[in-house]
Amino acid sequence: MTPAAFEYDHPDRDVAAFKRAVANKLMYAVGKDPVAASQDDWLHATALAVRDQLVERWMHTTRANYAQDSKRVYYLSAEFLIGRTFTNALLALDLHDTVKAALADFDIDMSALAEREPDAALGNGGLGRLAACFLDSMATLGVPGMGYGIRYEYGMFRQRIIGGQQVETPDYWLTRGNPWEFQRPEVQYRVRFGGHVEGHSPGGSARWVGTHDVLAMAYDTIIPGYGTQATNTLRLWSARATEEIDLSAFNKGNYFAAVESKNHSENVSRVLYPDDSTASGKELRLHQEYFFCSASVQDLLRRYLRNHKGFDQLPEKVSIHLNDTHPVLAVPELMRLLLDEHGLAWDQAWALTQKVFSYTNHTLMHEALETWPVEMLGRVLPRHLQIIFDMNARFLTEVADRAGHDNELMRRLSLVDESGERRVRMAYVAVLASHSINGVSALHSELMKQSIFADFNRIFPQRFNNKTNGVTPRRWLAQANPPLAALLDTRIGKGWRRDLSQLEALRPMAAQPAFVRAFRHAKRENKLRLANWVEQHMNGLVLDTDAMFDVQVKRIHEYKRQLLNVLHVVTRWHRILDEPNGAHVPRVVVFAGKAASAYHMAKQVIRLINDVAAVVNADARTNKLLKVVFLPNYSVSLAEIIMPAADLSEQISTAGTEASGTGNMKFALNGALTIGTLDGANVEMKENVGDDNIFIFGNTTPQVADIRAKGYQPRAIYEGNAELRRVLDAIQSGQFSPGEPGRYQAIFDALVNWGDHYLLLADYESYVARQADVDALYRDPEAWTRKAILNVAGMGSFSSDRTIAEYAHQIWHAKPVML
Ligand code: B1N
Repeated sequence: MTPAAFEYDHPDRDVAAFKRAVANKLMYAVGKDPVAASQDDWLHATALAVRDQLVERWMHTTRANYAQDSKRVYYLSAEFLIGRTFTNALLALDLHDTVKAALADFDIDMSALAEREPDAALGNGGLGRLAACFLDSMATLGVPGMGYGIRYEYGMFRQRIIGGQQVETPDYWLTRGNPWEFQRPEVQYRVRFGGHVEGHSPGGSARWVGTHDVLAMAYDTIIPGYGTQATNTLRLWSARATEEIDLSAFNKGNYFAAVESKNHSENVSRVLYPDDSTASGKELRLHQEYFFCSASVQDLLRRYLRNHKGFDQLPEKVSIHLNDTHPVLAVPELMRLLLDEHGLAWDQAWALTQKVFSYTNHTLMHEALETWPVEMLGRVLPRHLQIIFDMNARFLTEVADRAGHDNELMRRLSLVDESGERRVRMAYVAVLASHSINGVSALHSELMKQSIFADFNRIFPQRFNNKTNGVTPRRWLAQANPPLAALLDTRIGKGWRRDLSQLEALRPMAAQPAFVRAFRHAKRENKLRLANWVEQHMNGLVLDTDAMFDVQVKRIHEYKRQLLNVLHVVTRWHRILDEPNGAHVPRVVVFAGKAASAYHMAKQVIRLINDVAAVVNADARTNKLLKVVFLPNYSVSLAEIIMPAADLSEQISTAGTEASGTGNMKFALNGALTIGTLDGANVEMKENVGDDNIFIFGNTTPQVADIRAKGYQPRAIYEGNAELRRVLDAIQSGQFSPGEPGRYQAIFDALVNWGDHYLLLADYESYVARQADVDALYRDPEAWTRKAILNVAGMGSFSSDRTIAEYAHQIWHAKPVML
């Protein structure tokens, strides 16, 4: 233990000391007089005072890692979807009550202050949020790790809904400065682009010359562990021009051109590409990927060489993990540095590379698999293209030596797809260069071996493995759900925050009426909190908190089938209209999520949801029993309000398409029941919570394949099911878009006439039937709550701590730092 700056051990003294700390920060760091300070000034000052406490732990951990010469794990990711940091830091430091009391003495409401903090939205969805959960777990387990990524100036766009449609606005999250980051002007690397290569012979070194360069400057954020002194670092790179302004242009009096070229260089880290599960293919994206890979590899090699001679020990001291293919250029970059800058021979460099790298695949969807045109790679990164060609040549020679000259096999295994415009398959580069390749759920890892990597799995079967995703219980239970967290603390103790398997102890309590009542009470508080948010942010819209909150929040994508949910909503509306005196269970159907800005169909789905909501919510015959809401601008901080308030979690992707899902885990952990397909991690959730406590429906992965193979005919289903036909006809005929009756013709066609690629119609009947089972259970609140409790009890193994422990033992071979 290091001594703390203040001795936080006596509540009153703590509060007084913290008040002094905040007052000091306000005056000397923010430069404001308390009487003139705005709420944002107070937030900034408080954040800086809290950060001071983290710095102590940070230096202590850094010193220990250096002294112990720990093996370090470098987690390379184009996205880190952090969300807010303030509450998280208070939790890690156990400072919540102290800071609340200190601020109250200044007449400031801490929770109102906390809500002013902008999200760090440096990611799209599940992949980016997983990286953030992993950082939290690595620090908590004491795994010496570091996240490397890009300090985007503009994060995920803000979504507004205007006239029912998504409108994107830029997310400039740094307007008021970021109190959590440390700028490191002394840590800068030159990242080179373009130019040409001299003196290359296959497998040998070369000189890369004539480049135009950009500087990468480091910004560090402290990642605190929970219940430990251990901390880690998230290091994000920001682009700077190599020369402040281009002097030659300036001297010729062309001031504008000079500034423009500076801007051009700095564009590299300007904005996050808002595509989830699709590859962008834009040249700027390629620049971004190489930019952060090059800076990160240069930085980690410099750290390694500071206390090691030669590269023999590199694999014992360094693990580089590739979060999907976005950082794969780190592979040829490490090879380049070892060959061209450090003079290693190819075989030596390649052996090291394979021992250092590991790779996680996050999707099998064709449109998400990154490939770069050979022409573009050759222009932007000529030396890296050569290295990839050299890797390919050696690999294919080995294959031919082993398996004989099978041209078809070689064509399939090649790092270069020659079928049209020649393109480099980045996933294959990752597989070839890594000693471990994992998927993110049991099902996905199996499918990965059978589909996209089938040939590689036959050659390197021992490389492939599964690491089922998880979520951090600190943010997704302790912070997001104070009522349930408090209840758990009184009944099973506080240990679940560091050992989520302790939730198992709840199992017998599902049979205790007093506990069931308390659990329901906690859920009700969370539903009230969400209802308040809706009332405040959506023009006074009132939600009935006795109604079932039926929730689907995630990126809008055809494979996730928000449309199937809409089909059920309209079906429900019809049934209420047909039987006005029937015993209908009241529901509020909640949607939220962003559509990639160029994804037309996804945007149409958002519009349809809003159009259906407008009609259904205005219908006085039904609106006591059915409401539909689309919450704008879904984000991490909004998810923290939504997840705990859900009764029912919709996880309804076509079987075989959702690699894992992590929202599914957050909902169940917060006591929602799941209606879902046997897809991604839903399969393992079912095994853990029990078949009777989850509503599974729809075709399985093999059944989906079978239906497609036999020639799927959605029109036959449409024609054969009168209830479904009525729903689709209502949408097609403009019942929800009377001002523009043809608005949803394309949606109708996609489902009925153009093949229904994601099999919504094939799963409709089974989905609607399962929804009726959901209603039946909800009519018995005790029985419902018992199952909800058993869900929470069964979620222990979906902590990202479990996931990270598996990565650390089985892939990285990294040991916790001793403090
Ligand atoms: O990664 C998550 C999984 O839980 C989800 O099932 C999966 O869809 C998600 C290109 C992606 N896969 N691929 C992406 C994101 C951004 C991008 O530019 C692809 N995201 C996932 C965590 O494993």
